[in-house]
This record gives sequence, structure tokens and C-alpha cells, in this order.
Amino acid sequence: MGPLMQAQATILVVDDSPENLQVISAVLKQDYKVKVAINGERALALASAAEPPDLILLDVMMPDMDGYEVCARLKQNPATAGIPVLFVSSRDDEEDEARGLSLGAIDYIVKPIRPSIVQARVRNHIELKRSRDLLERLTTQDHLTGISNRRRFDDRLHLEWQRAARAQTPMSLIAIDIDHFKAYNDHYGHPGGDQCLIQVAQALAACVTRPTDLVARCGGEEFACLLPSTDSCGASRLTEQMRAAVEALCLEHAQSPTHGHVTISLGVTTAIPQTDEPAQALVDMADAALYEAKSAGRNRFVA
Ligand code: GH3
Ligand code: MG
Ligand code: MG
Ligand code: MG
Repeated sequence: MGPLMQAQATILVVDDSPENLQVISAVLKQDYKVKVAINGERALALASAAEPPDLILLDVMMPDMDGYEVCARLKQNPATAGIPVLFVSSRDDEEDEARGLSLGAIDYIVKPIRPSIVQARVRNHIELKRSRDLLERLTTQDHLTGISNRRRFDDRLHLEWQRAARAQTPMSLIAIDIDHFKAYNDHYGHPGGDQCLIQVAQALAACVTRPTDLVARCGGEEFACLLPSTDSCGASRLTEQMRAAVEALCLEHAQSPTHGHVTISLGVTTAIPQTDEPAQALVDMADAALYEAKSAGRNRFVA
């Protein structure tokens, strides 16, 4: 969806009092999709569910888990850390407000709420959130194919590498390169080459199923796939699936000396990282395997 076609933002309102939930919801429901949570546990669940909220209005005083605790947990979890939190509390001490803001909340509103002020502040924060989301998208998405770009790939590679080193779990990486793509471009033109890149990218992305798997365009006609917690057996299976998926596109490539249609070569590698070992080691091994696949005749993978 383009930046001009904006979906309605979702706001999560958290309060232990049903009356408060109703009053705050009433103020927002005309302009936003409103979800409510009656306690911290429920708030954390809704915040990390599919379709997370764009903003959270969070009560401070709640039994079981207070708002400070909820906020701290939201900020600790990478999946929810980016959701702006706005405290709505009857406690108006300087100390309370400072504590809320120091936990990473973006704003602090004192109850009883004044509807027009809440509306205005929420509108401003939603506007900021949209700009941040757009910036995130522009910096981490490949503009041609829409899949992740090299920046996101590198970030995730280092993050997952450290995680795998701590947990001592295997991690796999696939290096992918389109065969004879220079000849394709020369024959079908650059716009034709671009269309081919888009189709190959989509076919590769459609092969992964886990939310932690990542397919990225690393540059030109080169792609990579990161598979956390995946052993060599699972990785090889997926690598062959990717090869077959691109072949099944049946994209004519009249200049391909070997196959007559667009194919890819792949190199796959698996490691249990040692803490002092750089993530680049995994990339180098996958690249070496890819190079072997090219030498061995292309349209194949080497593990
Ligand atoms: P090999 O089978 O050994 O991989 O050969 P190749 O021709 O695919 O490899 P080479 O690296 O020589 O050529 C890659 C080509 O990819 C050259 C370049 O024109 C093309 N290319 C790189 N980026 C883009 C792009 O964004 N769009 C298009 N259309 N072509 C691109
Ligand atoms: Mg309360
Ligand atoms: Mg290449
Ligand atoms: Mg190539």
C-alpha cells in the first residue's frame, strides 16, 4: 500500500477499569480502529499478535502487572519495542511522569482525560509513527522487487548469528545467483531484466514459511536466504525447492547456452557459530559453494 493510501491506524487501550476503557475508546473510535485490554498480560499478547497496534495508551495503576512493567516488557521485546506507548494515568507527580518517560514512553497524559487533547496528541504520535514506518520501509526494502534489501539482510544476519552462538543452534545460509543474466539483459533489454528479477524474487520469497526466515536481494541478480535454527538437511531441502521454483517459472531465456529458460545456481551452508567467529565466515562458505555450483554446470545447488 502506498503512503497516500493509508489504512486506518489501530490503537490499543489498556486499563483495568471497564469504564475508563469505554471513555477512552469513545474518544478515539471515530478516527481509529480501537482494541482494548483489561490487564497487562492481555496487552502484551495483543501487542505481539499479528497486526500489532500503531500506538498503545497505557494505564499505570493496574493490579497484577502495572503499566510501568508492561511498558518495560514491550520495550525489551524487539517485536514490540517500536510501538509508541502513551501513558494515561491519574498520578500526576513529576516523579511518576519522569519514570514513565524514562521507560521509553513517548508521552504522558493525566486523567481525567480532556478528549480534544487526547485526540490531538494521538494524531501527532500516529503521524510520527507513519513517518518512522515509511523510513524503515525505504531503508530496508529493495525498491525493485519489494523483498528485503542487503541492509536488512546484514542486520538480521548479525543478530541471528549472535543468537545462534549463545544458544548453540545451527544456522543456514543460501547464496543465490541467476544464471547467464548478463546475456538475458543483453537480449531482452534492461526493463525485461528487471521484470525477470521481480519474478525470481517473488518465487524465492514464496518458498520460505517461517517468520524468522529471510530472503533478500543482495545486489544485481544476487539473492541470499537466511535460515535461523535450520540444520543442513532442512536447508538443502529448501535450496532444492528454490531451484525448482525458479525453473518452474518457465521464463524464456533464448540466450542461455544450457537451458533455454531462466535458472539459478545456489550454494548452501550450515554452521553452529562460535562466539569469536564472524558471521562473514558463513557468507564466504555459501559463496564458495555457489561458485562450485556455477563451475559444475549451473541450475543446481552445492551444499
Ligand atoms: P553467471 O551465470 O556466471 O552468474 O553469469 P551472469 O551473466 O549472470 O553474471 P554477471 O555477473 O556477468 O552478470 C550479471 C548481470 O546482471 C550484469 C548486469 O547487467 C545485470 N544486472 C545487475 N543489476 C541489475 C538490475 O537491477 N536490473 C537489470 N535488469 N539487470 C541487472
Ligand atoms: Mg488503573
Ligand atoms: Mg552475479
Ligand atoms: Mg549471474
